Amino acid sequence: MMDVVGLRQRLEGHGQGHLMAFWDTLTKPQQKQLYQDLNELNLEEVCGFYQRTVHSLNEEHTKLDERMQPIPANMHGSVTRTPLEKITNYEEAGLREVSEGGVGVLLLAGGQGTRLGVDYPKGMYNVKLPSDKTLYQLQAERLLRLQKLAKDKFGKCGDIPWYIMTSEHTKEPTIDFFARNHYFGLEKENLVVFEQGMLPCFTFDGKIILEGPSKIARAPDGNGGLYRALRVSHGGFGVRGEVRRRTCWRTWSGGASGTSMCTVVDNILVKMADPIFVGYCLSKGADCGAKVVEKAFPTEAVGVVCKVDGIHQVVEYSEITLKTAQKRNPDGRLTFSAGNICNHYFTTEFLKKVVFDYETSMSHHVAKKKIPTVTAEGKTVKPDKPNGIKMEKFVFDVFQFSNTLAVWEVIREDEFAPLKNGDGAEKDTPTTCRHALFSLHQRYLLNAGGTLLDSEGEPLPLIPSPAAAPKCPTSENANMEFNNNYDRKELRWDECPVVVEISPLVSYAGEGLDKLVGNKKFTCPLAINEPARKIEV
Ligand code: UD2
Repeated sequence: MMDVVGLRQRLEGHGQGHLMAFWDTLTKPQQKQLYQDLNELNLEEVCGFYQRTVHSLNEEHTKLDERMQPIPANMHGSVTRTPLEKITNYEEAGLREVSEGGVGVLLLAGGQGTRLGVDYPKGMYNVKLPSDKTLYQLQAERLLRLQKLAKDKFGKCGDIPWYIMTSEHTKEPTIDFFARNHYFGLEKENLVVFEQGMLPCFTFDGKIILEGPSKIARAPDGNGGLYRALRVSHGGFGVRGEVRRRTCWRTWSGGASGTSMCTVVDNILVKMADPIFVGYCLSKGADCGAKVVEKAFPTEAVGVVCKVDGIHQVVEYSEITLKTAQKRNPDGRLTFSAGNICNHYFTTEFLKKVVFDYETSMSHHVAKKKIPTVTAEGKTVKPDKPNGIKMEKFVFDVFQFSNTLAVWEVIREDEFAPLKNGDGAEKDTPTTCRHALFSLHQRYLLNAGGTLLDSEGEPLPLIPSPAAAPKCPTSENANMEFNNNYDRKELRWDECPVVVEISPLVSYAGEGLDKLVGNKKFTCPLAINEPARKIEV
């Protein structure tokens, strides 16, 4: 039985009576759907979120310059400034942790992929590598290879549980995709797909937006929705009951150590559960870690990991003045150089505290958006300028709760090539991702003693990766030399004749290739691959 009068009263009590404006014109099934949606809405909570966040919309944002400090040098390691021997030690420690079943992966895959323009989960995207592997397949195979490396080294097989956070629209297609592809060789029980929350979108004056006569406009609650979803998904039980036999999740209900690696779905070069990063964070006794790349130039639009009033935080370029963005250390490097790539490390203990104690105190960020809205005539229209807000939590906002945050700086062209836009855009496209991967794999091949030849039988030069050369505004004098050098290279990545793809099942990060390619000559396209499997999208 629908208590329409009661519902109307509750809505009016929160200033949301307009949500029933079309009630009398709706069909019975539409009324039922709307009633259910509105009834499930925790009005107290969502209107509270709006109140808490909206004042920041109109606030005059003061710059953070005076309050910022860089991460102390002893907690800011870098792959380029660390002796190889130490890196090997970190890697061993990370592999040991994997072999003991102490590492899990949390994948943030609840984004809407609007910029890329696909209506299926981004992880199912195929950037057209010779193998036709999707992002999910590359990630799954990297996990498989890592498990094997850990087992070969320590004789124990510690599987890596993989927790994929989706949105309500992408959960079923994701589960279906993995099932159809036999989990790409992973154990089925090691994969847990869960759903993040959605929040209603609001107008600037606090009204929940109706997208259609019987539908409220809703959007995912941001990648920081991870922590709440870990607690409340799976019918309110969270994911802790899943994958019970794994160490890192045993600790969820009390126990020994364990770590979670959290990363984005859309970085084609992502080193899943990177053992070097795990080992580095373990060596620092960190409760939380951030993998970063060095900012390419002062005004590059990436957030930097730093401290504000002594508390760890990611600060956006827009929150500081140019002077601070350009500030340099005596060695010439940017003072605030730790560019966030959304790849994090948490001890299970820390994650548990966030999920059960701190999550509710994290604020939402407000994004002004063009949100489809219903007209008085009941038609849905897409506005041409922002008409409302989406509220999102950010995954890195938990840095504020960390006592010991470690930053690990990696080489951008080795580890970071995001897929954000469709082809034709300036950056972060399927083409730039493809070439970033070819470039990395060319380097793996050269390092292992192989040679690539062109059609004339001449050795091919190393092709710069698009990931190595983010575009810099021409007014940015400090970086002119960098760009000029890039242009002077014999070949540009977008005219790249290099096509080299090495299956993650063969090598995780270049290891083990010398036996296969050492002192050998190859021509492109080159695929060092296991036999192809049928992929279904
Ligand atoms: C993210 C980082 C940014 C930088 C950049 C690197 C945040 C808030 N920003 O910005 O600092 O590191 O990545 O690429 O982390 N997602 C969800 N649920 C959501 C929204 C997003 O799971 O509600 C996922 C999304 O599927 C993707 C990741 O979070 O895997 C990053 O999302 P984005 O594309 O919205 O963030 P971006 O690239 O602007």
